[in-house]
Amino acid sequence: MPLPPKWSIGYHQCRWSYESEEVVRTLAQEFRTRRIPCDVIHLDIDYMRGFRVFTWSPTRFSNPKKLISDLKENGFKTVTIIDPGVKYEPEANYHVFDEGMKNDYFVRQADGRLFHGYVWPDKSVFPDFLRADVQKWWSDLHKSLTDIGIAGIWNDMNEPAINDRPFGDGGVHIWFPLDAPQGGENPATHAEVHNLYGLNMAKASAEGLIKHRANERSFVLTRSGFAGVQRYSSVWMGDNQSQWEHLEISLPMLCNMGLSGVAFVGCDIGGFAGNATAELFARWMQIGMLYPLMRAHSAMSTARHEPWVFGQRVEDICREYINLRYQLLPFFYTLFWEAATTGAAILRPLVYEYPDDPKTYTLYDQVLLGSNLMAAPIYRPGVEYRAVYLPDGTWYDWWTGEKLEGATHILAHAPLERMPLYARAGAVIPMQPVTQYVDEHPLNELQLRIFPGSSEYILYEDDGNSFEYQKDIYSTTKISVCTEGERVIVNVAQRQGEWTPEKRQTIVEVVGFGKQSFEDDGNSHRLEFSDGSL
Ligand code: NBV
Repeated sequence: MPLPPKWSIGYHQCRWSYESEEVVRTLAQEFRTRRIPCDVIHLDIDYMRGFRVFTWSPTRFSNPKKLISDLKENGFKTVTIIDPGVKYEPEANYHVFDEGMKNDYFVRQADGRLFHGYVWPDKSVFPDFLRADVQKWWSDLHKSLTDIGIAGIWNDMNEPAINDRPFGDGGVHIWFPLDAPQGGENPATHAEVHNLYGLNMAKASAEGLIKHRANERSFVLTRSGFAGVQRYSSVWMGDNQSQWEHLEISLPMLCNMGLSGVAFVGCDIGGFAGNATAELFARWMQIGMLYPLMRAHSAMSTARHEPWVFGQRVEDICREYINLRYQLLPFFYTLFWEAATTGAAILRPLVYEYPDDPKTYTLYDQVLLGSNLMAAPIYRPGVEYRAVYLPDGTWYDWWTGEKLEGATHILAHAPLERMPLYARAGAVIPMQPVTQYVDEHPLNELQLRIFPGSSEYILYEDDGNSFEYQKDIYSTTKISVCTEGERVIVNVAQRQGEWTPEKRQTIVEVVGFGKQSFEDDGNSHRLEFSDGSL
C-alpha cells in the first residue's frame, strides 16, 4: 500500500446521510464545540442530484465549493461517495451517461445489447472497468470533485450490487449477467472477472485522485475489491448491524484482512443498520480506536449515532478514546509506514507475533497494534471483567502501569470507561498531545511512552501529506531501551534522513520511573532512569 495522508488515520464521521449543507455544517461545529477530534466527514448518496454520480443536488448542496472550503478552514476533509451505476438518461444532458454512451464504455450483454440494472438512480448502466480507456475516463471524471476540494472518494456498491432495489423491468429482478463480456478486445465474462470489478473501480478512483490532486495524498475507501486492493484503497467490511455479535466479529474480520495484505481496514463503528444502545456505542468506540480506519457510520432511518447522542457519560468515553487515537498518531503513522514498506498488518491477531504458542491459534478477541500494544476489549453487554491471555514475557497494564508476568491468564477489570490495554516490556509508544484534527498544528511535543525492558524501535516521520516521502524526504529515529538491574537506559539515536520536524520538545517517560525531556535537535540523546522501583 502507499502511505495514506496522515489525516485519514484520524477519526471519520459518516451517516447515510448528512443530507444538506446545513446538516453538515452543524455536525462539523458540534465536533469542534464539544472538543471531540474529527478529521473527515463523508457524504453519502444524497449529496447528488437524484443519485447521478459526479453531480450535486442544487437544492440541498447549492454551493459545495464554499461548504468544502469552509469545512477545510475548520480542519475537516470531505469525502464523497461514488457508486458505479450511472443513471440511464438519454437526451437529458447528463454528461456521464452521454460520454459513456458515445464511447461505448458501458457493459453490454453477450448478445451486444446494453446491459442495465436498477440502483439508486433507477435504471442504470455500468462502466466496463476492466478496460484501461474506461478507467482513464472514470478517473478523469473525479476532476469535478477535486477541483472543488474533495479530498477522498468512497466507492460503494461496486461488487457490483444491483439487488438492493426490489424491482426491475416489470417487477422482474435483474441480476448482473454472468456471461456479459468485459475488457474490450479478447473479453472475459463477468463470471470470470466479477471480483475485479470493484478492484478496478477503486484503481480508477485512486488514479483520478493522484492525477487531479497531484500535490497531496488522497484517501480512497472501497467496499469491494480483490487481492492487491491495498495498492489503491482502504476497505471497510460493509453493512454490519448495531449488535454485540457484529462488534465481536469485527476483530477477526479485520485481522484476516490484515493477514491478507490489506492493512488499512475498518468496520462501521456503532453498526450500520439498527440502533445502537449507549453501552454498545461506548464499547464500539473503544474497539474502533483500534481499527486502522476509524469511521463511525449509520444507515438511513436509524437513530442518530454521533458520539454525543447517547448522553454525557458515553460522550465522555467517546472523547477519551478518540483523544487516545489522536495521542497515538505517531505510533499509528509508523505502523502505516511499516505496512507500506513491508506489507505487515497494522491490527494483528496474537498468532502473528506468537506463532509458537498454540494458545494464540484460536484467540480472536484480543488484538495487537503492531507487536507491542495489546487490547482485550469488551464486546458483550453488562460485562465488567474479562479473561485476558498474556503471552510469554513481561507485560504492563497501560492504564495503571502494573507489571504482569506471562504466560498466564488474568482477570481484567473493565468498567464501561475502560478497555483493557497492555504494553509489552520494552515497548516504545510514540505519542503526541491531543489535537482537534491531525494538521491543527505541527507537532510541538513528541512523547515517548516507554515500558521497562530491552528493545529497539524505529519512529517514522514525514510531512504526512505530500508525496515528498517518495523522494526520500522522511526521517527515521532509532530508540533503544535497555534495562540493567534498577536502571533503564534510553538511547534516542541521531535522526536519519532528509525530513526535519519543527522545533519541538521530546518527553521521555519510562513507566514507573518518571519523565525526562530535551529539546529535539535531531542529535542523539542518552537518558538514564533509575529512581523508580522495578
Ligand atoms: O449509500 C448508502 C449505503 C451506504 O451508506 C453503506 O455504507 C453501503 O454499504 N449503501 C451501502 C447502499 C445501501 C444499502 C442498503
